Amino acid sequence: MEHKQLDQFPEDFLWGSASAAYQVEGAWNGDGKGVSVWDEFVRIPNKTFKGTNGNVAVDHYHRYKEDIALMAEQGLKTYRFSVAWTRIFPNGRGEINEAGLQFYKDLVDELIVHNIEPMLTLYHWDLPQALQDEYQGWESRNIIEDFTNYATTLFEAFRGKVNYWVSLNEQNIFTSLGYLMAAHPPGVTDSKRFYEVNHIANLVNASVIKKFHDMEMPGKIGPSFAYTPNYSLDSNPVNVLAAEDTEELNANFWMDVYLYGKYPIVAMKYLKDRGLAPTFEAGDEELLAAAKPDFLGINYYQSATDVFNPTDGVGLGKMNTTGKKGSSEESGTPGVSKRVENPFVERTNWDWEIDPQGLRIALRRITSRYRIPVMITENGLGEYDKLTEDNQIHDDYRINYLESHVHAIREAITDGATVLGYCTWSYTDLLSWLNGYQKRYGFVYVDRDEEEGKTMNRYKKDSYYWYQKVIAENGNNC
Ligand code: BGP
Repeated sequence: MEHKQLDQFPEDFLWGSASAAYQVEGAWNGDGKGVSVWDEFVRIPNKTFKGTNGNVAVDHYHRYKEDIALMAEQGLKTYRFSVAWTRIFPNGRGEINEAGLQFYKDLVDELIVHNIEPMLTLYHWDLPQALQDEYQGWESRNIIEDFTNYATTLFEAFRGKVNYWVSLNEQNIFTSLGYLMAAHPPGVTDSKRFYEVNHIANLVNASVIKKFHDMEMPGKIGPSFAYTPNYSLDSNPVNVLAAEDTEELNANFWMDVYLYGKYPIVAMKYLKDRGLAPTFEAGDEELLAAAKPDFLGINYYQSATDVFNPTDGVGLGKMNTTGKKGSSEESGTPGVSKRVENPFVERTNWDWEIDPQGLRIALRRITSRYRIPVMITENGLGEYDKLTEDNQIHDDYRINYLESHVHAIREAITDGATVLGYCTWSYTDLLSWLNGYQKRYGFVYVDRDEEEGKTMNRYKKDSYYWYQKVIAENGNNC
């Protein structure tokens, strides 16, 4: 629908930006930090672009004050970061590593001094390797107790200081890339294990949210879901059904559990018929039903367009991790759907479709189905950037991307969605898990590339100044 006039963004709207520990911090074994599954995984040949890793990343561990000063100058209202579990408990549990906890205490204090609301993600994929070795990490229910204990340590440490908490970042991505596509640790391809792991992750998520509320923590907590809304390629009913099935299996399958405490009916029947349904134990249903997030975090990058895919059709294909446009493979689920190019949108050099309307559609679907406030915890454009001789970065393509998405949020708010804030991905340039350092997302350019040894100097991109203005105007000219 078209509105004659758009609503204003709420006065307390949280204009922010995001990062994750492994992608920015570096100091991978500093101050008593333990080894995470990512520290190990990147050492396996051919897993990441040119073998890049986060050993040094963009050295945020040592430069966080400089980075926060840039945020403050820009006017950022919130900064979303994640805590590395292995800095707090090097082996996943046991004695607290005080030096590791101190880093986050200092970071949080520095943000607060600059009037920036800290938004803390408990888990952005860097599982302690010790827990992987001991009980296969997410495959064991032991992780429920260890994770809840780790989270409780942070709740106690930051009560009253951190008001926004993200439980799990993109459970749908770390489970599927870890257990279906073998693209993330632990590099497995096994549908049965995938659904079991995902169920245990649901229990972990529920357990920490329940704990947060039982402890009467001030503030709000919710998971961040990577939502890629599905469209049918055309009005052929076979393709419409394929898109609906994909929405059921790839989206409702997570969001219904978060918000209703139950798996969606069609998806569960599908899994049962194929012997893939997760194992329920006594108490699971009650735990899932007892945990209600205060908001739903959404990471939105793109939409997906689907057609029907017969049972002998294509399976999961490889992603484009090189930045060579058009190099991603066909991908689908036999008997369900196959992803095709949307003829109405542009694509990035990594073949991600650029679709701001998709964000509006996502926000509206969530609003209608769940009636829950949304925090946009990630949205951004990964592209090549060029540092000019006079240290400028003219990233008008990023400004266009972000501006059109901010406009889509404003339209969704006018449609009736409640949106609490908007975190761009990312603040500084950082390590893109599988794509190296050349795929850049930041407002702040970092002078480093695939090889170590450059200055790590920070330079403001044109998009930095653009966002500074957006924040000053509270988004009302977008
Ligand atoms: C999300 C992750 C982020 C970030 C982003 C961009 O899935 O939560 O950590 O990496 O996607 O993805 P990529 O780095 O693959 O381009």
